Amino acid sequence: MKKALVEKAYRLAKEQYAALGVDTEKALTELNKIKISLHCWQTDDVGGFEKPGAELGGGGIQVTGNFPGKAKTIEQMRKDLDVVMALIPGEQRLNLHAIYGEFGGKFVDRNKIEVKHFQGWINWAKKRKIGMDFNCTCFSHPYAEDGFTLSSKNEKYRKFWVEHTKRCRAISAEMGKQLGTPSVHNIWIPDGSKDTPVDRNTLRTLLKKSLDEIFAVKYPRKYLKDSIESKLFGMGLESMTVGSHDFYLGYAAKHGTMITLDNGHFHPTEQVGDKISACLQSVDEILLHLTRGVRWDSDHVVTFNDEITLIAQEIIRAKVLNRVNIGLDYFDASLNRIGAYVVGARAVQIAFLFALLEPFKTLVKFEEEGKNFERLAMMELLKTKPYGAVWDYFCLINNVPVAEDYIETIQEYEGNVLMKR
Ligand code: RNT
Ligand code: ZN
Repeated sequence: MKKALVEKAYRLAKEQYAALGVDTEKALTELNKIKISLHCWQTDDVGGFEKPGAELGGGGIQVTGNFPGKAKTIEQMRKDLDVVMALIPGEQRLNLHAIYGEFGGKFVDRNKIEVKHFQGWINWAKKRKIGMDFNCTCFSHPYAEDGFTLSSKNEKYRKFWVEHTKRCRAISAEMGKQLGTPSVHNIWIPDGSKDTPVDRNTLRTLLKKSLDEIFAVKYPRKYLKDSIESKLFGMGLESMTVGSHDFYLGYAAKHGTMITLDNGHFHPTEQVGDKISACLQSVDEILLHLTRGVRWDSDHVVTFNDEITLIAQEIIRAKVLNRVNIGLDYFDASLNRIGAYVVGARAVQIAFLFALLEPFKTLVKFEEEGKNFERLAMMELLKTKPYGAVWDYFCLINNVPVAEDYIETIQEYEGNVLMKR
């Protein structure tokens, strides 16, 4: 897109927003501070590098589609990530799962992983001056096949997963230490049951016991921030999830961990945007897993929809950006994975920009004066304002392709690299 045109459109947009009392320059400065943690698993459908050709196995999550070009090696994945990061304005973070270590062609079981398997990634992040987040991988493993990990009644398995998660926290803390920015470690487990269980209580008691064992090891918060992720149900675990929202929110509030809100993990009529100010009364920080739920599935590519907009608005309105860690979580193998990655990350940024361009004070004033028509009218009006012109300008000043231009870059990468894999 022509630079002069982008600048001209921005000037007009700036004037229109100024008329509403909104400072677009300030919005752009704020937007630049928002970092998104990029979920590495979008590049290879949650396969990982434990063994060649590894694929996501069970555990209540599924990837569908067979679009060619998925990353099969760490080198390919890093190349893809560089392309993704070059197409997203601003600075981001990298979010790694434990199955993405550099295991040197040997099989290293999950209860044996160490910092050395991730040092290459840490160096990679150091070079790019970005922070890293981490996740234990409590799925796609023979010891998770019966559907239970940290809540397993099989003591051998439960201990195995506790050991794995402890090691993951140690690795995560080392990432935070070396990179000079706290690393968020997130725990999600697939434990649950397809049919109605009769002993929910023992399973939840076991999960609590495992978490207590895991968190008994303390790390400075400047290195590591712990988070726990709930889910309403998963594929094959329709009747009960051990780590439900009630379970984890209670645990987080009592033990001082963060809570992960994945917006694909609730009933479709529940809004994660509404949960932010609710949870932040009792927990210090939140980790978001931004995704797009479609009917019963939770992992479609994020788009700029009402759900994501409300999440961004609630964070900006409540001024809690410093207490919310933003991560993506989706995996779609039915379209160009790099393209999907960029579409989702940009959608999140656009939602934040939209939220930053809101005349909050005016709206609150209407609300406090009981002027509900005026509040509604203004919120509708904002949807017609030229935030797209501000977004294009943001891309321009950040030296990334503006508007539709990034589509072509991805098409070229698809032809030159992805299709040749
Ligand atoms: C699964 C959870 C979890 C995973 C990733 C791969 O439902 O959302 O966060 O998607 O850890
Ligand atoms: Zn998630």
